[in-house]
Parts: sequence; C-alpha cells; structure tokens
Amino acid sequence: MTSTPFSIDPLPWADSSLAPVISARTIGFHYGKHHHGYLNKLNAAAQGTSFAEQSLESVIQAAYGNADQQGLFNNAAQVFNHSFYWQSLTPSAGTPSSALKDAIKDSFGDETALADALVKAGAGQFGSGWVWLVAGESGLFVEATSNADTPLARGQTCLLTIDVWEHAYYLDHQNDRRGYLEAIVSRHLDWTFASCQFDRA
Ligand code: MN3
Repeated sequence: MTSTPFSIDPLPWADSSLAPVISARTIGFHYGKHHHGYLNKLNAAAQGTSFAEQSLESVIQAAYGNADQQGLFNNAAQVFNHSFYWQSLTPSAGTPSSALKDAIKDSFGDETALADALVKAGAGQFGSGWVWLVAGESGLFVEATSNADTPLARGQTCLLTIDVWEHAYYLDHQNDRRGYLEAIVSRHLDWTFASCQFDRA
C-alpha cells in the first residue's frame, strides 16, 4: 500500500444522526464520494511534488490566486472545506461560549440576527459555494464564497461553514436551499466547535 500525502478524518457522528435535515443517503454520497473524490484528486496532484510535504493549509494558501495551480487549489480547498463542514455540524446544537456570545452580540446584535445573516448569505450565493462565519480583526462577519473558495486562503479564521452546493441538499430538500439552511442553522450547527475556533483566534 502506498502512503498518500493527505487524508481525511472519519465523520464525527453517525451518518444518520442529522436526519431528516441531512439524510444518511446524502451523507453517504457527500462524504463517501464527493469529499473522498476531492481527496483522491488532491493526492494525485500533490504526489511527488513539494506540496506533498506541506500542510493542507499551506497548500491552499500557496496555490490561492495562482492560475497554474487552480486545480490543486480547488481540490485542496474542497478537502479542507468539507472537513470543516462536518465539524460544523452536530446532531444537537448546544450554545456558544460566553466569549463567543459577546462577540455575536457586538457584531450582529443577537443570535437571531446572525442566523438570519447566515441563511440570507447562503441562499443568495449564486451557484455553488459555501457560507461562513468568520472571526475578523474588527469582529465577526458572515461571508459567502464561490465554488471551492475559502476564507482560509486569505488567512482568515473560520468558525463555522455550511456547504451550499446542490449535492449538499438536493436529495433531501430538492431546490429548497433556504429550507436546508434554515434547518441547519436552527438545529445542527456545532456551537462548541465554533467556540473552540474562536478561542484559538
Ligand atoms: Mn460538498
């Protein structure tokens, strides 16, 4: 067996535990086929190059904005984005730490306004992409990114993400991206994970 430069972790929960918002069938395709597909392409592209010796974050930041490395960037970023998405999701949501609650209050007013901002940005993203909660120098903000793009490429601190590519929701919600986002935001975001990311910022 040949060793490969990059790998992905097992899912942090059972594949049926987000149902009915995200079914085990969706998780099976999304984690098993899409996420692993990006991983396999990344490993094929990185094998035998200096990228194989770098961390995933370094590869993303090195390839970002480099036209010759667009394919490598796309696959590396999608490996990171999906791993971050699985960690952003949880069967039961919990609550933000008191430090993160204060930051949410300062930047958005309250948690309902943050939830609305995430849904609005994700629903408004034209085509495939992601919606993120990011910790910036002057507070928290919500950002939607296109295709594989990720705030990590620009060195920003991500707290949470939601995949808004159709493959993330189509089997369970058909074209109702907003319904998928509302259900995730109200029931399945891992605020313990977000709080840990915020503490590390
Ligand atoms: Mn996806």
